[in-house]
Amino acid sequence: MGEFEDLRQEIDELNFQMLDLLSRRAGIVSEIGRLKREKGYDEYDPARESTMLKRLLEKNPGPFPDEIIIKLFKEIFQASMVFQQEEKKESLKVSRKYKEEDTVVKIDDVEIGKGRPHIIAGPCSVESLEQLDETAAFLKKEGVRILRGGAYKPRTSPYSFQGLREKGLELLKEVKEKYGMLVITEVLRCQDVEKVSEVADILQIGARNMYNYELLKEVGLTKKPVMLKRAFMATLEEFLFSAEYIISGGNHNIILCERGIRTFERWTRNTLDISAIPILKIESHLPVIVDISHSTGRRDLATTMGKAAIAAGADGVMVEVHPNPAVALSDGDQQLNFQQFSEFAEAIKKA
Ligand code: PRE
Ligand code: MN
Repeated sequence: MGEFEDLRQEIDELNFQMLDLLSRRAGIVSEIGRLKREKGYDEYDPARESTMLKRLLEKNPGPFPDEIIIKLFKEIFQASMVFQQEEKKESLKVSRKYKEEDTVVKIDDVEIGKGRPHIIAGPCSVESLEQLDETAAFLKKEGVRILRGGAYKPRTSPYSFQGLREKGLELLKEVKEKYGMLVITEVLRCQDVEKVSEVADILQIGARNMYNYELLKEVGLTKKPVMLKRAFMATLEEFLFSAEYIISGGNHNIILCERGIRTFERWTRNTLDISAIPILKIESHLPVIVDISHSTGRRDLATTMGKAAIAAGADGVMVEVHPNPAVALSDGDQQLNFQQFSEFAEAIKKA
């Protein structure tokens, strides 16, 4: 082999030169990528690619035939585009690459995303003063700091209970003040953000509204903590882009909520995507809460799934609790009664 050692040295030298050129090229590609992001342009530019190929072929001195030159350069363009897309992902404000340390959402003395996992609990819907008061009194005694309760209910059927609406907000306010608890409740429309914010300590954006970009922008303009629920058909990338809508408006107080995705399985209401928890924690700095009730829709699975969520790294769990689930106006099958909640909380505290 000694006889072409010289030629191989020459190849090595050319490799280094090409490597150097490719790296310099990638530096420029990265700069173009940054400008494209600023303008909202797509990374892929087929017209630019064909122009470059045309110019290259005009100058092709051989011996490689045109097809080979096209193939080699297309590979470079492809790699450049993927590189730009990766950098775009990393430049998202919700990304862990953008901000390394965990975001802690702090409301009074409650810190979500730091220390022991939280339990958010309360009825699916606010139904009456008695129902809410009784539940809050019990949960307060159990050490729960954040009370949930829907005043506006986005229901699958327009004929199902739509919530007490303004009356529900009033009841939440009354009970929250009485027990000194924090309240999370859902906001469905842009025009209600202000009104709901007067009562809520955390605004919930429901799964059905994860793609409602105008609503996301609206809550992004406030400083109110927002819990964004993953839509049941959303990829994690889409989920994080929705969170980006909120953070890009200036609101960094975002909590992500995994609440199950729709699969072929019928023995659970949704399938709890446990792997979403560590993935979201790797990809993003935002805290992650798991909605135990809506993910499976089964109270008999609540404790097991709650423990699994904590084991997977969740910053907390949310669960529906009702004094008498059998007569609940919504989600009766999945709400826990007080006894069941006590057992659930006990298991979560030990997890
Ligand atoms: C580049 C990358 C991807 C595009 O599809 C076209 C060209 C390239 O590698 O040359 C650079 C670039 O982003 C651009 O010129 O728009
Ligand atoms: Mn519910």
